[in-house]
Amino acid sequence: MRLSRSEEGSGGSAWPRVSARTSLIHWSPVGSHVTLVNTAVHGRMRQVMRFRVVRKEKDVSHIPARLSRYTALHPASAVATRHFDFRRSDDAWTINGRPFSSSEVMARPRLGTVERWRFTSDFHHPVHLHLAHFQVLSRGGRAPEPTDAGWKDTVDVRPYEVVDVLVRFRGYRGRYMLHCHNLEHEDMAMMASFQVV
Ligand SMILES: [Cu+2]
Repeated sequence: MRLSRSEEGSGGSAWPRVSARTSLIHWSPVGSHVTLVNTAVHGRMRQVMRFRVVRKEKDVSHIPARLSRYTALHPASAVATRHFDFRRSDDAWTINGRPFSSSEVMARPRLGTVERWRFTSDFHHPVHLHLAHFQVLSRGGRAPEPTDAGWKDTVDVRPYEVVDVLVRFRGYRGRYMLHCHNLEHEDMAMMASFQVV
């Protein structure tokens, strides 16, 4: 993503890659337009969002020194290991080679346990679990990145990356979904059921 700014009535001028918050609050004079651009695509999908700066405001927000506290799960607490491969096969987007089927259950973890789940992919997929939150254990065989810290319900799996997570199943038994959170991919069957028993 990139932001570009134009003064009222003038053409756009490219900006360097900066955070939206910083640019919008501190850099944009009243009367300017700030456009969020998806640099990965061309055509109409390139223009994501436009902000019209109409007045000055004070920024009274602040980021706390500590965002949250959590207890790290230990890999030895995992009672099972499962592998989910996100891949395009023939004309479908699949998990473990299977497009979504409402009659299939891909995993049956037990309520109250922790499992180690490995996600692999040949493409970029934000992998999302329903019900069960997880912690990222490793990424590409190395320690997780700072953005992987804490409890997650979605993890970014990049092309040919191996991401290991520790998933905690608590709360309720029943059937839940795991899927790629890219709308086109989930719509094209990159989804599976798991049953907490
Ligand atoms: Cu995807």
